[in-house]
Amino acid sequence: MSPLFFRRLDGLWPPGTRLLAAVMLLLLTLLTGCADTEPVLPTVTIRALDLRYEPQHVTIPRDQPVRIVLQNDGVLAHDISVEQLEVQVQQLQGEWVQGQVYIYAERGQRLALTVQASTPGTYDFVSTIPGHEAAGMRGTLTVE
Ligand SMILES: [Cu+2]
Repeated sequence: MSPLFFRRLDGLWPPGTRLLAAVMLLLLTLLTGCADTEPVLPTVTIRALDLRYEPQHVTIPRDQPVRIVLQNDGVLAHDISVEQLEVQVQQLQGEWVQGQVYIYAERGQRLALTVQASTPGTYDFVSTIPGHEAAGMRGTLTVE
């Protein structure tokens, strides 16, 4: 905050105004700061095609929030399910619940799920839509 700013207020405004102005500026700075420092999470993007995933093998770090994105570039609807892995899943409101990695995307949709995994290992993922896994929609997710 520049000395010039305070000098001008001293001359023109009643006592107390300077403190109020300083508090308001601080609040503005904090609000702006929040927007600037929003964390960018590690992200893995898996494309769903007819009828395969790309890439077929992905790796995520353990014990930290990670975004898993399913981008459906196919014509059909696709999903991805990691059935053998228990994770924490972040809800829209921000709280975490125990759950599994599952995303369903219509054609052209790109959907993200924020999860945190704590059990290292390599887990199969598949499309649960009838016929898709058999046709090749499977891969692995490694937690390390
Ligand atoms: Cu599919």
